[in-house]
Formats: sequence, C-alpha cells, structure tokens
Amino acid sequence: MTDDTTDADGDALDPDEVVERHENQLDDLLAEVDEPTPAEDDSTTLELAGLELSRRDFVKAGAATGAMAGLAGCSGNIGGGSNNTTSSPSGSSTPDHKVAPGEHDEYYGFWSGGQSGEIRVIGIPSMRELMRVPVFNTEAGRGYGYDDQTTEMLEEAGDLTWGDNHHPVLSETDGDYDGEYLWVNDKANGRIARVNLKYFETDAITNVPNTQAIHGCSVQSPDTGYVFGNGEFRTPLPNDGRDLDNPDEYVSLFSAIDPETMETEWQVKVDGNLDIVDTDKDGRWAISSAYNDEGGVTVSEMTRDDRDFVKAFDVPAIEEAVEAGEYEEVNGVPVVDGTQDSSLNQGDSPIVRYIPTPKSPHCVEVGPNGDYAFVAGKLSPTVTIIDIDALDSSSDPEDVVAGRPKVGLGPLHTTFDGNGHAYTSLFIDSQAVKWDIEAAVEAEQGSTDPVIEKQDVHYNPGHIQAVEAMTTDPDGEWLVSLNKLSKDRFLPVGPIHPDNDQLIHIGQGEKEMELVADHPAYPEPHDCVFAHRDKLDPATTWDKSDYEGEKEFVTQENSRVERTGERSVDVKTSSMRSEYGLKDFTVKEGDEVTLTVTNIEGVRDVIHGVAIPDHDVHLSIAPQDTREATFTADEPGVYWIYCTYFCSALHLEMRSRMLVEPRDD
Ligand code: RUQ
Ligand code: CUA
Repeated sequence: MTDDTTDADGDALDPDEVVERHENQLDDLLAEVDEPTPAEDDSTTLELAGLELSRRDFVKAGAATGAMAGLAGCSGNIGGGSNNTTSSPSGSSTPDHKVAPGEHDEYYGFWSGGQSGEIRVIGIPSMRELMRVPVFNTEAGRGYGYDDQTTEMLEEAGDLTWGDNHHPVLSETDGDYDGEYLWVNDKANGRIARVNLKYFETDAITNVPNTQAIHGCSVQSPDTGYVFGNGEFRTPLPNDGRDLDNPDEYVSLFSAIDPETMETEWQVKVDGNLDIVDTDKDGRWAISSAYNDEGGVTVSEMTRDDRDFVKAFDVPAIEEAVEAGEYEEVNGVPVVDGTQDSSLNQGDSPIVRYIPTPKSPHCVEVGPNGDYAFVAGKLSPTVTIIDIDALDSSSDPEDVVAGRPKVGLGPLHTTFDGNGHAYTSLFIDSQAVKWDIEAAVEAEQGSTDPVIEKQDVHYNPGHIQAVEAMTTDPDGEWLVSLNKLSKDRFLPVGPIHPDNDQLIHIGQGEKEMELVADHPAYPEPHDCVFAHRDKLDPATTWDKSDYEGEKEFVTQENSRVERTGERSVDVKTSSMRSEYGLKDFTVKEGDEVTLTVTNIEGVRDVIHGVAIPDHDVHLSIAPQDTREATFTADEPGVYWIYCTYFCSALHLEMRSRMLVEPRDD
C-alpha cells in the first residue's frame, strides 16, 4: 500500500504537507459519511448508524470498519496488513478495573499536572484521584504557599506563582523504585522540584542556572546518581543582554543535578533544542531527543533540514572533563562544550554522540532491559530504535540505529509491558499502537510488519504509560493514555473542556488492548509514572525528629507569647481536639507576628487547621507536625482564630482570639 507520509526512500515529506493531507482526508470522509450512501455491507451501516459524526468519533468509526479504514488511507496500517488488527472486545469480558469501596488500588499513579503546576496522585486501576501535591503552585487546602516554610521555598525558587510540570520521575535503587522521592520539571521556568514521598510534600525546588525551560527530566539509573534536566530553549550563555539577536550564539544545556542537595553539578552545551531524556539502566548514557539542530528561530528555519540529532551523553566522560577542568564556569556552574564542533567531541570517544533521526522527533524512552532507546518520529511515522551497546562500539552514528518500524501517524511516546512489546501513542491517528521490539529490529527500516495491534483512543494522545514501565521489570497489566486537545466527550462545562485520561487493559502484554475506562481530568494531565503500592511507605503522622532544630514542637504547657522586638512578636501554641494551647493572645497594631502551631495529636487522621480572618493565614497541620505563618497585625480589633478541619464534635468551638491593641505612639 502506498504511503502518503514518505517519499520513495522512506524519508519523511514536509510535515505541513503530511498533516494537511491527512486533515483533508478526514474532511472528505466526514463529508461522505454525512451523506448516507447505500451500504455495501449491513454490518457497516449498523456500526455507523449510532454514531454522532464528529471528528472525535470518526477515527473510531474508521477503525471499526474495514471499508472506512480503507477509505481513510490515513495510516498505512489500518486495515492494511494481515497482522495489523484493530482491537475489538469481540465478546471478551471487560477486565475489571473497579476497586470495591474500602479496598486499595494496586498502584500509585503520579500525574504531572501541566499548567496547574501540581502533582496528582491517582490510584490504578480505579483511576480515583487520591491526593494533589502542590509543587510550583500555591494551594490553600494544604496550606502550601501559606506557611512560612513553603512560602520561603517558593520565593527562593524565583517567587513565581505557577509552573508547567511535565515529567514526574521516581527515585531508584538497583533499578527499581525505592519510594523515597519524585522529581518533576517546570518547563515554564527552568526549575526542578522534589516531592518527599514519606509525606507526599514538595521539599525542594531548584532554579537551574543558565536555563530557561527544563523539559525532559529523568533520574540516572540504577541508583539515582543524578537528576537530569534538559534545557529546551536556546539562549545566549550567560543570558545577560549579550547576543540578543544573534541566534548562532544561543545554546541549550543538559544539566546534572545532585538529587540530595539539588545543586546543579555541571552542564553540557549542545546544538539543537533538547527535548526529553532517559538513561540506560547502568547510568552510563543519558539519551536526549532533540530538534532544531538547524539552530533556527522560526518554524521554517527549525524544520529546514531532513535530519535532527539525538544526543547521547557519556556521563563518565563528561565527569572526567569536569574533573580535568575542561569547562567554562557560568553563574557558578561548570559548563562543558558538547557542541558538534567541540574538541571534546572529536575522535573515537566523544563526550556527546550525535545520532541522526528523521527531523523533529519527540521523546525518548529506554526499554526495560536497557538494550534500546526509542525515539518517536512525531513528523515521521516511525520510531527510531537506538542500540545502546553500539554507542560505545561503533564510530559510525548510523550504525547505532537498530531499527525504524513504521507505526502510524504522529508517534509521540512509547511505553513497555516487559514482554517484548512497545506501545506508542499516535497523536494524529488518535491511537495506541502495540508492536514487537525484536521484530522491528529484524525488519527492514520503514516496515509495518512489527505492528501487532492498534487501539483507538479519543482526542489526540500524548504520553502513554504502562504500569512500572520505566523499571527493569514492568508489570504490564494496565496502560494509561493521556489525551490532549480536549473536545466534547463529557458533559459540557463551558468552552474549556475536561481533558481525558483513558485506561487500557493490556494483560501482561499477551492480551488484546482494551479500553476500559475514561476519566475527565483537569488541564493538563501531561505525563504519569506508576509504582506498585508495596514500594511506598508513606508516614501516617509526622516524625518530629525530621524537623528538629528547624521548628519547635510546641506543647500545651509551653504555649506562649514572646515579644522579640519593638514591632515583632512570636506566638507559639499547640492544637488538639478541641482547643488551642492559647485561648487568646495579645499583640500590638503593626506587629509582625510569627505564629507557630504544633498539632500534638498522637493518632493518625486528625488534622487541625488555623485560619485568621482578614490576615490571609491558613495552616494545615498533620499530627505531630509544626507549621509557622508570619503576618502583620495591622488593624486593631478582635480576630477569631478557628480550626478549618472538622476534627471533632467540638470542632466549631475550637477557637482562639487574637487581640490587636491600638498602638498609641
Ligand atoms: S513531552 S511537550 Cu512530555 Cu511529549 Cu513535554
Ligand atoms: Cu481542630 Cu477542627
């Protein structure tokens, strides 16, 4: 079957042309379907009869009927090859993803919240949202950005009110999740944050020097040696007003961050815009997808050439260069030159290997056994398979490409079931495609033979993740497709529609893919990562030794008011059911008040809150935790302090008073 996305040599055509052609085909088809024509086949008519004919449904209709799929011609694979089937439940019973009331999910899912700047914790397979962890945003429900500690952390990280978080990654020990930490990038502001999974709280945010947009984020396997961040936007180095309109001098930076201190240890400047990064399972190579090796600043400049280059960073070689002083220091960080012309990239052991891919690919994921990295084509309907061992042994960059199967239109992200299959999201086809990795390595480049099956999803998908797919031993039972470009699948709620996460059953990779659940999601559920529940051990109360020396543990007995200056006062109080240690306290008009509150409850579950009307104060305090808020008492009067959690039958009576005396001087 002829393909409309490549020329005779298998090279991708101009991307605009491909997309435009595809859209036109869809439009033509919709027009045809709008005018009912006599069916050649009764079952086709029945299939189509109940459909609301919108673009979102259309892909489903096309895939469900061979005749329509043939017309669509939008994928070389739909209805095209004997081994390419579109999954249909065909009488199989729907796998049960329901989790009974009171039962727990098997997996924690950590969703990056996109523009919301938060992390969401979602149970799999139920898809129930369990918790939201504010990261780059503020969130009154958890007092995040209201208590002193989190406010200072946000201020020190740039004093910004939001982030665009894309890629959550979990800490590893021996290549498996150890349940300690999660890191996530802020694409909008070049930051990386860490969430402590003992408390499900953000405990550090670092503003990575010299970068404007951290896009890819990954940990160095197998033991979280570094957290890597891909600087996507090219800027002058340093970006201090020099080279404003001289894009030849712009660079993007690959950054290595110490997971404990969150300091940036070193950076490597490279050609092109860095996209996503993953590491091999030994931590030797960090592999980044990239686009715009042209160094352009407009779309046409960025897509001028047929090729872009994946960057494979040889981590020990870069460490040696840093050790040997082969860097320039910029804003306190050693920056090693990894551009193609760098002296460090000549010879047989370059610090960064440049591997050609079709232009403007997207994303890279390393498979579970660490043999291959997979780079989705985005504009090309292929996935480039990189042989990681060959990075070391071959001097010809073309040799490291182990395969390039043709999987469908708009491939963006790939995930794994641990049984030799890859699953790739197809943005334009609105499908998840399952294909055989070894078959793809053995097949000719551009072959569709490795494709096993396609599953329709609704809306255009972005990330796709199977359970524990990023470990060395994926579980492969469930897969989530995170869809983009929300349209109209749920009750309309105004012009901005809910996004959509879809749960697909894949068995251990031996089953046909089956869509089992649809869930609306708040914009934007960008990416997710799953850990089996046995790998996490969250605390049920705070361990006060974790903040000893930083914050006081205030008991009922030592609740007190201490004047610390002419215009400053410390107020320290406990909280328990159903009273505060201080029934009231007096300060003076204009005082800066630092209020410290400890929740002295010894049992789990009992949270207390502290709200002071008109002072923008809210603390949310778990058992055995202490929180502080600093504010100015600028209006004389009586202010009722109340608890914001309904903690007992006497919750409404759980109160204290702040008495603000007029200042006469
Ligand atoms: S990558 S566009 Cu997650 Cu597809 Cu940021
Ligand atoms: Cu404490 Cu309500």
